[in-house]
Amino acid sequence: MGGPDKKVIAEVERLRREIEEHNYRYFVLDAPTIPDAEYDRLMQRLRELEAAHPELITPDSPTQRVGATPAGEFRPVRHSRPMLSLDNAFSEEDVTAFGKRVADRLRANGVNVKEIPFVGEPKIDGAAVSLRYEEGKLVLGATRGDGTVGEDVTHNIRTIRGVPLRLRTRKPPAVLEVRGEVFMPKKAFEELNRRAAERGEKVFANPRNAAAGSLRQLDPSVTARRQLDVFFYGVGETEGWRLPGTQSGILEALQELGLKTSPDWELLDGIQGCLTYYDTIAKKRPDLPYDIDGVVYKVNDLEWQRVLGFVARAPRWAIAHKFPAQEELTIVRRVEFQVGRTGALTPVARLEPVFVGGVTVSNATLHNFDELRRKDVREGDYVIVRRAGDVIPEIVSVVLEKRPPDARIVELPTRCPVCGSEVQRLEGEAVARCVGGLSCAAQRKESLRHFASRRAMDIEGLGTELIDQLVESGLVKTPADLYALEVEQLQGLERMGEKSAKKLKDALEKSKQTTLAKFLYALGIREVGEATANTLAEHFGSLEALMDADETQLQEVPDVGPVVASRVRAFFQEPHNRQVIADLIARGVNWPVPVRPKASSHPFSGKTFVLTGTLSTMTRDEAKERLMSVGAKVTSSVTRNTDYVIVGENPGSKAAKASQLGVPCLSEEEWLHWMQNGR
Ligand code: 5U1
Repeated sequence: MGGPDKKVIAEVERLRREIEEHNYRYFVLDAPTIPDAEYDRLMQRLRELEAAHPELITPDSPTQRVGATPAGEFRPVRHSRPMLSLDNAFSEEDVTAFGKRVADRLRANGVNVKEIPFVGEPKIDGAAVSLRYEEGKLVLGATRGDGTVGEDVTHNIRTIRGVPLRLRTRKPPAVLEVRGEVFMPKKAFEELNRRAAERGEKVFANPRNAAAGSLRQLDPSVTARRQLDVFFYGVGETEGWRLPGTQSGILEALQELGLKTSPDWELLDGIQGCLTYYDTIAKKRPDLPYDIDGVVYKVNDLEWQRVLGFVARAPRWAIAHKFPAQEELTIVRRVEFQVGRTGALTPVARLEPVFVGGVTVSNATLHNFDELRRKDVREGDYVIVRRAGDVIPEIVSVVLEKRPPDARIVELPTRCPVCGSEVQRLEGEAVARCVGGLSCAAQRKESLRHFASRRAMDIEGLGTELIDQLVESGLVKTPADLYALEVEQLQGLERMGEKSAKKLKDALEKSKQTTLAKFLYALGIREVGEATANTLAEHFGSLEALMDADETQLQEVPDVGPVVASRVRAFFQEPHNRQVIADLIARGVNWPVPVRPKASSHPFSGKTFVLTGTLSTMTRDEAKERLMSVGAKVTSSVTRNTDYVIVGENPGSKAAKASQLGVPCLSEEEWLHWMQNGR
């Protein structure tokens, strides 16, 4: 038996280099040169070749980012060179004093210059890491720990797409250790917390904690979903690498090797240059997609750095110039409960107004009742509030030493603060809800807001204040009432002239033409987000079929488990909901009937499939159900009778068998594309 021929080996290597180069352009330079689809094709070809020749798979292949879960705890790692910390400067005076110390010490050592060149870098608010490359391959990723001993988080570091698994050079150094900061972009952080709060899970206090927590996940597939990113700013141990003579040279060399550096570093002229840089970055800060808590100045010349040396664990040649705190101390006046669309009660702290992160904050969210209890926030407490970027202000912690004796414990209300209905908290659920449903004005308002939102019915101009007025005046009780509004009625509302009333009426008219998926999403059925609304629409094709489906039929839909199925069924069984839907349709809401191939005419109908490897968008059972829904058969082993093998991540021997027998392999993406659009 011969192994793969030279041509295959060469193609695999060529694909890997090509993919790595595109990764570099995309993640490091932020300047991709090929469309995503082309990149996906390269990855797919590599996956196919590796599936057919598993002996060619190496840990540094771009297909091998998410590996197995390591056994047990994180292994301690002693850093070969300590990971230093930085002294802080909080004012111009502190920075000037730093500049003077540096100049005096250099002068005492015979270095006489007028303006010392510094490098300025944004100080990323993330988790410090050290990565070790041996012969160009990533062999270790460790957290900072106490600076001497950290934890081995290699399996998680590998999942960060901006981290190269191989250095971008044909002559790699024997050893190169690089230091940097792993961070979670603001958007990813907000999304992660939004989902955690929805499930009643613990939320992260800030992106820094989220990044650190994500690095300490045992399961690397969890970390892979967290969208972490990284900037490198220094080196530790090196062997066989020509160390540049300056910090700016190091940053350039790292970037050239594929190790992403901040795009905002600058070479600065003396302390005045540093202070100007601080102002520039402070202005940029709100628009940066990640959190920074200051800037770092470093003497550029490495020989001068050596001369300056260290005090304890901090270098004398660098300092962090911190931005004013985004955390401040204030007092909780009271805690109120807001009622959301599904009746969920969210505790909101009303605060003694405090200036933090550039704005005055007087409210902070506590996410859910468990979070309030966990943090033990009481009315009258001194608390630390944090505001970062556009993130909703929140209470980080209570300052217990300052708790007044009359601080009041907050109880979950037994009655809805808006409509007076009972508040229920089901066994095992973190979220307490008002059971008033649409008889509760708060739920009605929130449901209408959701109904009108851009990704639902997209009713332009129907904003929060207008909805409040429409509900409070009794003009609108259900979404269907919106479509019965007359221009004259609208004109009677505050801040509504004839022109804006007509405009709103036009927007309502326009929104009537929608899609089934958007309509389903707009109904606000619990547990039915956009993705589920899409699959339900795709699976059933018509509203009638969906409304008639029982729980068993609903569970035949990919991604629909027992909870979603029971919510959907309950929603459509409720007479009030059926009436609202009928009214909406009677008032002209409509959508095109999808032209869908019948199961028997689908190109996969009657074909035999085998699944191998892990799919990224669904479980194997779900994939099986989807195939069966178009009339395909799914078997467990590859034979000459198999028509297609669907290959996920880390495929088993079935992919190799398919290649041996000449059975075509499909990537998950290709398969899904063909499912929807046909071949
Ligand atoms: N950008 C940047 N962050 N940061 C953190 N540079 C930088 N340098 C550091 C640290 C702790 O330490 C070196 C000066 C040793």
